[in-house]
Amino acid sequence: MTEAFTLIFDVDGTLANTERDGHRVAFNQAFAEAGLDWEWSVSLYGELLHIAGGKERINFYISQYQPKFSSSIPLPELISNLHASKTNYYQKLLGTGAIPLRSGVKRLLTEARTNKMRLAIATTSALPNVTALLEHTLGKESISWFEIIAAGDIVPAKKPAPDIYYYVLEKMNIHSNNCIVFEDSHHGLQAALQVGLKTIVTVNDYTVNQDFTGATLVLNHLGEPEKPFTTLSGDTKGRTYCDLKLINSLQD
Ligand code: XBP
Ligand code: MG
Repeated sequence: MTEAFTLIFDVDGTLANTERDGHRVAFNQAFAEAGLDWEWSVSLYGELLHIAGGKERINFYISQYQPKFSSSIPLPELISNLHASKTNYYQKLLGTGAIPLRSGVKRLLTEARTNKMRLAIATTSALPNVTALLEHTLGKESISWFEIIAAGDIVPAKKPAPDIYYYVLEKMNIHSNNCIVFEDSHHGLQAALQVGLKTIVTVNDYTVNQDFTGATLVLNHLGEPEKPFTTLSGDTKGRTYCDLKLINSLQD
């Protein structure tokens, strides 16, 4: 392993399965609080997830599914208010412990820290969502484990644009061949590949049928010693869970 190797983690769908039972529920709670009869079902949300960013997703939904909608509040302000309310509801949901980390995430982060590896986050989600997830799953001090938490509107264009990954490399002054990315979606993979970043994809119910061409590995999760992953594509060198040995073997 070269010096100061960096692991860069996506958040939603990668660190935790936050979308179906987290963000989606919070959006619906915000709509109800605003007196809107909008209800994003599990399947509709799966469609809307193709739009990265909660504010952008609401805007797309209004334009595509509520074309007759009108409000006395200017649309950008209305969307911003709805998103702020949704973010509050989402953080309350995280506080209930309803959204645990995915298999292998805590184990890998612990091993990486023990081996003095550098850690970063690159997510489309708003920053308060990220810090709340870390706090409620790993404790408040875990926020400091990540040198950079690049989130949401910090960059002009969200995934699949590469902006968030260029931002992390620049802020950490690292080269793409000294990193590996963990993602869950086609959009996230596209963003990482445009920057030349090796990517391990852990799929979930919303992304399992997406195109992961170009991923170094596609797994059902990162696995645990007693809970082996399933390899959907790539060479996992006979290993049954994602640890530094496997990551090291992926280097050229
Ligand atoms: C996933 C997203 C985010 C979340 C909602 O981000 O696209 O928009 O769905 O969070 P990633 P916000 O997979 O890159 O972590 O409402 O804060 O956008
Ligand atoms: Mg994701």
